[in-house]
Amino acid sequence: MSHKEKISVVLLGEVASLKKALITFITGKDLSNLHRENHLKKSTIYENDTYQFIYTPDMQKAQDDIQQLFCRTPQPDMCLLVVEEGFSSNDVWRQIEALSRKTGKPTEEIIVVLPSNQTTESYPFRCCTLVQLPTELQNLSDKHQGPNTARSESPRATEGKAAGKHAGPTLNLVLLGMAGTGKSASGNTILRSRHFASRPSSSSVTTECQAQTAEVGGRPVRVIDTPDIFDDDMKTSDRNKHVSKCRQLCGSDPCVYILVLHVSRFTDGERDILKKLERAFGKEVMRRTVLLFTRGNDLEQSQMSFQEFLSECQPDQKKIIEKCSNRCVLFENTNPDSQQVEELMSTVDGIR
Ligand SMILES: Nc1nc2c(ncn2[C@@H]2O[C@H](COP(=O)(O)OP(=O)(O)O)[C@@H](O)[C@H]2O)c(=O)[nH]1
Ligand SMILES: [Mg+2]
Repeated sequence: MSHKEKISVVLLGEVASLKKALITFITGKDLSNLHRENHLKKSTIYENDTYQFIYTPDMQKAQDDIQQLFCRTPQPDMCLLVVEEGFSSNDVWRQIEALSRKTGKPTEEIIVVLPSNQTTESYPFRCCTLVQLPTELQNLSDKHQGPNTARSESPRATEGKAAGKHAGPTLNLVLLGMAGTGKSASGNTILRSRHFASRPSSSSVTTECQAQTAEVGGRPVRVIDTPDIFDDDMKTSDRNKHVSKCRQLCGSDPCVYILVLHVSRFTDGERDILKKLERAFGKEVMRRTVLLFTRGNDLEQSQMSFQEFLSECQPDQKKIIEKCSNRCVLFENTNPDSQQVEELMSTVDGIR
């Protein structure tokens, strides 16, 4: 593997000894004798045949140095934030948001490396333990090497191949919204198969995040269906668990969030839905959100065009539309024709 082909991994975090331990764990290089002062000033590269680890100094002291790492081409392949025992989930999330603002890296692409005794289920950010890290790196390495490699493949790499022979990352479409708005039905329309359970119910039919990959409009797309994570009655720990699962399903691929709404219904719980969305997926989420309105036939029956509907809807709903830069599409899931999916994909393309 040539120098250029190495997988570059940026290591961030306040505790130097943890970052050094991680490099030792993966590369076998013993960094324990290195002077601490060297690490306070600038980034340092440690590598083996496969990986190039970019050790960064304390984020507070080297903000510009870190920012520059993300300005170069190609961008680092992976960004790890190493945290110590007893960390605060809120502090870590704030660090992720600050890093994302500084570097332009989406929050979902920053992976938190937790101490090995933690479980990854209950956090609102993407994470793995030190013990799980080699698998994450292996997945990345598999992706890098492309489909003609003899290496064993991760489930995610296999899933990607099932989506088609196209180069480039799989695009994640994350379906979000209140229960009964038609997330699962819209997922099925996009996938052109009845993959997700969808039926009338007073309680949530979808109880876990699920992903299915298919070729949509000639490109690999991973559709992620979610339960109603905006339900005010949901326990925070359960919400965090779903968000964390959703991030895991997205992997390091780009994400577009599809907020599913119902043309004939706008509930109190939806008034501040963007705030809830931001809390779950980070500040930049609105820049990457498309509003998908279901039940297009209801408009047809009232002889109303979609444009009329958008201009006449409630003020709070209008604010949501404006905040998402008027990226709106109309679906009728009982008539899953491909034109509505094409419109969705061209709106999604407008974001990227
Ligand atoms: N008429 C009509 N019904 C829809 C549409 N989208 C979803 N539904 C129905 O609404 C109900 C709830 O849909 P579902 O996909 O399970 O909602 P979810 O809870 O958001 O996943 C189901 O009975 C769907 O068949 C649509 O565009 N038109
Ligand atoms: Mg559902």
